[in-house]
Amino acid sequence: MGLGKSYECGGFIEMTSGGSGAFQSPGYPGNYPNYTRCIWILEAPESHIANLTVNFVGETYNSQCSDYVEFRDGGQTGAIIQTNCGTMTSETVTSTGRWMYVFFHSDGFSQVNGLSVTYTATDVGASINDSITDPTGSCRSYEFECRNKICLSRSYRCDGYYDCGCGSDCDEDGCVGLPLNAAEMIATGLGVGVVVFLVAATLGKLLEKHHNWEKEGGPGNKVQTRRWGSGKKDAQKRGENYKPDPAKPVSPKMSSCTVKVSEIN
Ligand SMILES: [Ca+2]
Repeated sequence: MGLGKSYECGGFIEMTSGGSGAFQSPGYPGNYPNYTRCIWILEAPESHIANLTVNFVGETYNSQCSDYVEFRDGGQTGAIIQTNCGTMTSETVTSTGRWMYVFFHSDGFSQVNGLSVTYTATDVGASINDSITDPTGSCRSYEFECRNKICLSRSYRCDGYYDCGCGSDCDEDGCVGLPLNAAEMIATGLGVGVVVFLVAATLGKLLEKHHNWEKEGGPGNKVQTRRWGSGKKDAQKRGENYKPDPAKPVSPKMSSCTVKVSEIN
């Protein structure tokens, strides 16, 4: 999803036991902008879950969620706790493990005031879901680590789209000159151009060789006057009736004939 500018939203939130905090969609309590994409990852201390109180107003378009908030248990690929494009009023959303992923998305149409979240970390002792593991592990060598600890393929860096879901120190910050992807596209285009040129040149040479081969009468300098044989098999391939005439081979171009009316009469 393209953005004209970056928005201060999204982030990695390290919660403390008993502490609380808040985050909102950009511009809150005013309307959020179009094409907003914000991702927050919350991390609670050992044996604590994320406990959110959510106020939200979303939008639907053609009965589908167009502006919505999504909560996941864990990280980006965790189970969806809730996706909502309606209204949430002081609604509680909790994780089962130590991490929660919150995604706010708006499309290019009208806006409302969006999302406001307050959070605390609640100690649940032994009932913490240990199967939810840290989603913020170190990114791989081919990935870029966003400020909100999302790992993203480096191909998304400086391509003009805010993929990280955060507004600063993210994939579109610190980009200078030509966007990397555009440069890559030009390089790829040049590479493809060279390959196409080489293939065309090789084909040209082959065609020229074939043309000369036909002119010279083909292998053994035997005269090649037609591509189709005059045998029964070739006639059948052409959908014609087989008329053996070994003395005068039939050319496919000569398969039709005109008979003068006077000759029939
Ligand atoms: Ca990007």
